[in-house]
Amino acid sequence: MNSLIYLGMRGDIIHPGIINIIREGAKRGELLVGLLTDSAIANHKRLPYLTYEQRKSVIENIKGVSRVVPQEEWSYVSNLRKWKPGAIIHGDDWKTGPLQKERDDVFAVMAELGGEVIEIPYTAGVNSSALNNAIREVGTTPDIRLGMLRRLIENKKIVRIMEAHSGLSGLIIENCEMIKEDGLHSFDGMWSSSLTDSTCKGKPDIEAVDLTARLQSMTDILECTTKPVIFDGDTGGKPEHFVFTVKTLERNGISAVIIEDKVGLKKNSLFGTDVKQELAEIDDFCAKIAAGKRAQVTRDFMIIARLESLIAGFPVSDALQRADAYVKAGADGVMIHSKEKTGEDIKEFCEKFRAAHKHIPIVLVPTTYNTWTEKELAGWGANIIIYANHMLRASYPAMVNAANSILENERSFEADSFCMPIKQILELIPGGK
Ligand code: SPV
Ligand code: MG
Repeated sequence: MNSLIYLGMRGDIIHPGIINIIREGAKRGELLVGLLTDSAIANHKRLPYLTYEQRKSVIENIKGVSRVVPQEEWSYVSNLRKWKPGAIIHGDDWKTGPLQKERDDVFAVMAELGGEVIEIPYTAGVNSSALNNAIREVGTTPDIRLGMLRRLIENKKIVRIMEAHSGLSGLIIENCEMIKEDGLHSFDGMWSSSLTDSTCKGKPDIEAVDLTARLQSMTDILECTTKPVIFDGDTGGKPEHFVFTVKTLERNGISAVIIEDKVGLKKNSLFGTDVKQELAEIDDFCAKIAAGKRAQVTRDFMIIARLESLIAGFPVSDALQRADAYVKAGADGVMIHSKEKTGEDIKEFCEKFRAAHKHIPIVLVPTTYNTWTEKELAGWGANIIIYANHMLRASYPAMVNAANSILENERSFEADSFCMPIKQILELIPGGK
């Protein structure tokens, strides 16, 4: 048997279980670590806190590791075929749970290569979800959070963003997870919506809530979450104002701002056709984008241009012409909006824009054309899907129900059946006891 031993790992959190498996592998031969790249991980698990290069520099300095090479896929198979190790080593915990298929594939390919699969007992007492929770408690830094969105776009087929309007809704987005056949599903980040933030404050969505007030709700969200934030910058105001907005958002670790090409009193885009929307002159909007790009301090912050042509009754060709100009002016991505239910106009835009711009991210907000799935929208060329108002829209009827039930029954007994139990709410936020 050749003495090359393969160990695949993410290497984001180093714990005694990992040190044990490295020791066991190194005892048996020359240990080759296949370090999963961000894109290998991103469609299956949470994106690592550390970049590939940071993780590599940690792992290659651990005693017993001979060499670190990238594993570009979630499956071990192509790397095993490439490196042809005499053995692969893995914890025996993969006999059950979501890695069973990967395990079967590894056995098959190692049989083909005439190698061995070494399974070592899982190190008791190490619980990776407890470690993950501990990392959440430590929190994040504005730098790490800000850079996360670009990493997600580069490494995920579709980046899933959910609206947050309070610390509590942010916490739900942070923690909501579902294991499906293809791995862990969760939200990748949060949308700070002008509609839901102003609604929470009892104001209409007409840029009546200034940046300072918007940032107050943002601070609550930032304090209890680690995921990246995309900020709804409305029209961005005047270029002179927008440069301050960009700097303020960056300083707070926000990853991106989206500004829309409307002028005059801004109205919410989803209002009926009787609400007239006036579009900005292309040159003026380009100047605003360019001013924002010049003002930004970090490399990673993104300014995304939102096209309101379809909302204002203009054809897809108008949106495409504007999109070209905005990209030339420096926009890091485009968001196209529509209130058509079919989504056909959006599909046409995406396909034509994608043909002309291979790598500029497309953001969609499928509030009205919501029968299309994320996979289908990704097939049109979309990179980011924003669910723009669902946390707030879900909470309002629930609150009205409770209020009505108490009025109706003149006591709260009946409302208990659809309210969260007191014990659960007391335990929801750690540190209360
Ligand atoms: C928001 O969420 O405030 C948006 C998206 O701008 S929309 O309400 O659809 O215009
Ligand atoms: Mg808005």
